[in-house]
Amino acid sequence: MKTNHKHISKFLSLILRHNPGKIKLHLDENGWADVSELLSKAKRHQPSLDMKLLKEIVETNDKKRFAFNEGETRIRANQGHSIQIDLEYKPVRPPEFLYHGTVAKFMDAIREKGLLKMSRHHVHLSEERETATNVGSRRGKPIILTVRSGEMYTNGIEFFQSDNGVWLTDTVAPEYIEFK
Ligand code: HQG
Repeated sequence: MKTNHKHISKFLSLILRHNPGKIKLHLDENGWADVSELLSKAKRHQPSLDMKLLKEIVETNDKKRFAFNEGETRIRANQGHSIQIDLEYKPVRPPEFLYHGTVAKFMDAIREKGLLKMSRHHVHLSEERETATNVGSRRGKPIILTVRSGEMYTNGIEFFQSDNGVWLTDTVAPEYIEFK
């Protein structure tokens, strides 16, 4: 991602996932913001942000973090919110195994309590080990945990998939994690 894009993408994540109040932006119950309202209210913080640049960021974002509605009049973050909104996910059957990237300092707690959603709405898991490695690397030397998602599903635990392919569930109890 271009540096300016990355900077604005971080700003959009903050506004659309965590703190719309920072620019007095209104999000509806499904997390959607009005595009023209966003552009005018973001102006003071991001003078270069116009519709053309916003479209470029939505299209080229490395993790497809944002999405427009069909008419491109509304925009929302695809996942990662800490504010209470309903993304209307449908439960789906996960693959047999999913991966989670973390770091050593969390391992004692994870062995004891399993994976918790912390400040997000769900625990985030990925289909590819490589993605989990990247996620863990944000915090240091990554440790990749294998989650027996197929077994969880068989036992009645729900999984969801976000528009950008992240697997989501409420909690992963320690008995479903392969600690090697
Ligand atoms: C850890 C980024 C202590 C967990 C990424 C993680 C991802 C525990 C941290 C997305 C724990 C939470 C999500 C427990 C889990 N005790 N620590 N019981 N259970 N943890 O950021 O999965 O750039 O909320 O291992 O690419 O790291 O935002 O979750 O280290 O897709 O789009 O607590 O965020 O995407 O951290 O990352 P996070 P995550 P975006």
